[in-house]
Amino acid sequence: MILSDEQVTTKEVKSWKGLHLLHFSGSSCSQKVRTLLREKGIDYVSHHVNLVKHEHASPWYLGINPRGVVPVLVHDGVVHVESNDILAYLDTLPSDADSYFPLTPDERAIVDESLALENDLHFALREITMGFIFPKRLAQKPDDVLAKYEEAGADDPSRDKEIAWWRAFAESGVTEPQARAAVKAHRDAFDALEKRLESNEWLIGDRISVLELAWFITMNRLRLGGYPLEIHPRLFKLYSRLMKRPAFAQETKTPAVLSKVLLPAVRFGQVLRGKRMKDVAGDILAA
Ligand SMILES: N[C@@H](CCC(=O)N[C@@H](CS)C(=O)NCC(=O)O)C(=O)O
Repeated sequence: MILSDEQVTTKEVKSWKGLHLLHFSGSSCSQKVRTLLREKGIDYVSHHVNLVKHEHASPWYLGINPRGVVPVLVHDGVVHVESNDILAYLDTLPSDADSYFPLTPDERAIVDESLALENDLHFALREITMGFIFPKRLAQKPDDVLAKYEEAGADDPSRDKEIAWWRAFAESGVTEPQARAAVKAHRDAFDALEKRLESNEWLIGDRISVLELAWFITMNRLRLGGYPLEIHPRLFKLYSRLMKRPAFAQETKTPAVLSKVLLPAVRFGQVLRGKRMKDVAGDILAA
């Protein structure tokens, strides 16, 4: 999706030349886009937007993306938002690598439907992240940040939805019904992908595509949250194969502070309180 001239109130980006990506290392949507860029060998200027420091809620950033989310691509001054649209756009740029989108209309329809589902699951993915990976006190946004987030930037209903989610999270965290529903939604999506792999090595066609890219990032995040991906043997095999590709491994690398310090501490607390994913949603995972 390309933002209109009126929506871009941070005017300086309109004079940026070349390809610029505004992103955050640990953001799943940013990881998707960076993995494609690396797979295709496309160079870009990187602008790190620190979500932990709430840089995405600054008037400067909201002037580029009123939704206040990453990633954003700026190409020769044109502002693109929505990671799956960005993937489709990047795929049209010159590269020696093959396209990641299928050519036949039937296959393209399947890809579009699957990417729409992946996008629809984004709030559920956030509930996995904030419910099972990060401690609430580190993840929540303070009131003043939410107020700033609410005030700046062009009108955008998606920003209202974002703020409502963060306000509810600040109030009650990820509730158990929310966490269970998020696990169930992903289990259903993975069951459907597993089915696709019954008769095919790849999720669509006879080579890697944007579906591997998008769903790999989701699988990786779910595993960090404690999801036993092995319950989908074909999908797990595909995930392990993809992890051997440098672009996939490098762009989704978990920082040591998370894997060695934060996550073990979070997990320990979850064990004590009986709140690991398998405690909260064991029946869903076993079904
Ligand atoms: N549908 C959007 C979702 C973007 C999104 O929600 N990005 C997350 C990171 S993956 C974000 O910026 N969250 C803001 C936050 O965590 O405060 C897309 O695909 O680009």
